[in-house]
Amino acid sequence: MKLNVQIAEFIRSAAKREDFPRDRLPQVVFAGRSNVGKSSVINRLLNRKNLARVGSAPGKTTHINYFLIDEKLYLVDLPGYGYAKVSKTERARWAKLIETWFADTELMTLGVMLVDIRHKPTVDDCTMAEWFKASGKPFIIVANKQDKIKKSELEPNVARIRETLGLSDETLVIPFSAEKSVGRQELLDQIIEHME
Ligand SMILES: Nc1nc2c(ncn2[C@@H]2O[C@H](COP(=O)(O)OP(=O)(O)OP(=O)(O)O)[C@@H](O)[C@H]2O)c(=O)[nH]1
Ligand SMILES: [Mg+2]
Repeated sequence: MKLNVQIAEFIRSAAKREDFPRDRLPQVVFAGRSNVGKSSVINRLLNRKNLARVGSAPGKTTHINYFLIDEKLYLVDLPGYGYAKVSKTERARWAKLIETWFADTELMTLGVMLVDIRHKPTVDDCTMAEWFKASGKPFIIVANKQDKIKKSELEPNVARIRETLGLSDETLVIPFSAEKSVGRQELLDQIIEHME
């Protein structure tokens, strides 16, 4: 499949089930902790500065944002989790929205889970990884902010991510930098491959 990432548009923000697009186009979903760089990775993939708004206030993305690429597939930006200053009510609302999305097993074609390559994945990250495993759909890990680590840290940090999330050997981990455009082509290739 050929994909022209230049042709990208924001479609809508979804806050409930009725808002999810159901036109049978593939949906690639981006999930991860607040501030891990979901919006930045989407912007980088599309080489757009600010299509997916990069939040200055973390934890503020409370809706599921849909971007249509080349009229062929959706990139789905899930609201981030794990932001400390979020109220209990907000947290519960988040969980319900995500649960509703994952329960709709027709929706996801490919999962992209973001983690911060600098840190050991959190308990919340592990929970998210379990959601992806349980989905039965393919998913890949993008280990973002690679520009923030030393070369020597790359391998051990990736190993720690694998081990903490309990990934099988088939699950790909792509070291990525939205800032420096590292891993962009590999992620794009993966997305295209899973659409075919
Ligand atoms: N150094 C570096 N900074 C990054 C990278 N990716 C994202 N950031 C920064 O991390 C911060 C958070 O990025 P966002 O893209 O808003 O993160 P998000 O996951 O969408 O956050 P929420 O929408 O709140 O869930 C911003 O200040 C980005 O500039 C990266 O690869 N390297
Ligand atoms: Mg965001």
